[in-house]
Amino acid sequence: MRVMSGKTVTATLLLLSFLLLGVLYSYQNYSDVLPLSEEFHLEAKHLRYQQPSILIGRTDVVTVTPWLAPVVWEGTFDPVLLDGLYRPRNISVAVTVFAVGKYIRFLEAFLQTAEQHFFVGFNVHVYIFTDQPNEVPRVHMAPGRQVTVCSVPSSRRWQEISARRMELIQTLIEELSNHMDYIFCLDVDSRFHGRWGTESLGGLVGVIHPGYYRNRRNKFPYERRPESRAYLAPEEGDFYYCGGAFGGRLQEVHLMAKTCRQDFEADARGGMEAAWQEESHLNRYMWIHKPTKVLSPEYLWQDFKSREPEIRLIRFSGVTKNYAEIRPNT
Ligand code: UD2
Repeated sequence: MRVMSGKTVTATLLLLSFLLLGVLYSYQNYSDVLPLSEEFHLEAKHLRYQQPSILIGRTDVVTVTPWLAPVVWEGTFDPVLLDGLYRPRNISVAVTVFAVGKYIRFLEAFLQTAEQHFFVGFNVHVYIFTDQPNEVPRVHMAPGRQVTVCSVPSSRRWQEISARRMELIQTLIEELSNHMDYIFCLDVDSRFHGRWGTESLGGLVGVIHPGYYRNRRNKFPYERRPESRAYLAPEEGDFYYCGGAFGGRLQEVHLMAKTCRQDFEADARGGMEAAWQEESHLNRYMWIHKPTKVLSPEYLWQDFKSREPEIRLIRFSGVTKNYAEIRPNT
């Protein structure tokens, strides 16, 4: 056997190092092209749950969109299985809620009912944006769940409060810089009545508005003036989505909030305000960027509406309120 000289050993070591660097470099590039999606890494080791079927299930409602995103209804998912899949991943969910002016009165019930129904047993961080930080009620929260209060200025126009939400959500996500996994942005004048949990997780998550899902698309209250960046033509649009509840992965919601904010500001420079402020911009965004998961109106009902037969469970619902009394302007 020939013994390698010192020079040969050095050259071999150098060659090996280059090879290793090359492998690492191409792996990194490869994983850039094919980002690892955690949804693909959910493991069902030792989980016991009811046998699923592709023959028996709900037939009274549509459970998948034409672009093959699930539409979530009671009876379409197994909460035991889903929680079992997500629990080992120790996921964290951020929530934004705005309570400006008289809307602070809704906060206590919102927080209390969230403790009972929203991602129970998971890490939840609620970010409250308010002009009255001292009035934020103290609500007992389970371990792993917390609240942060963020000060925002008061406003004399409710439209402004509604419109600024996208900007503040964008900034918050930038500050969170991936410390949370998912985010949901919810209206404060609402209460939870039933489970809202892991079944709602997805890349970009839209909630179907309870008021319009029987309407034809040309009757949806989209922004109809072509000069607006929120414009949708009568033959465009899939569903009418709520501005009062939406969410998803941080990066996806960040892109949506940023786009809606930019479009809203461009409209404002042209002297326009979309029909339903950020809700109109969100609807345009979700027409172009299809949500990866759609939540049925169970996820945002309205207390004044009588329950429809397809709504087996109301999970979250807007309280009935006197707009003239609680809004800063009419
Ligand atoms: C609808 C939407 C809402 C928003 C609005 C139009 C649903 C079910 N609701 O709700 O999301 O798109 O139309 O812009 O999708 N707020 C305050 N202080 C105020 C006024 C508003 O904090 O003085 C916040 C609060 O978090 C409230 C939210 O803005 O929940 C929406 O305002 P709203 O409840 O007055 O609007 P609403 O019920 O017509």
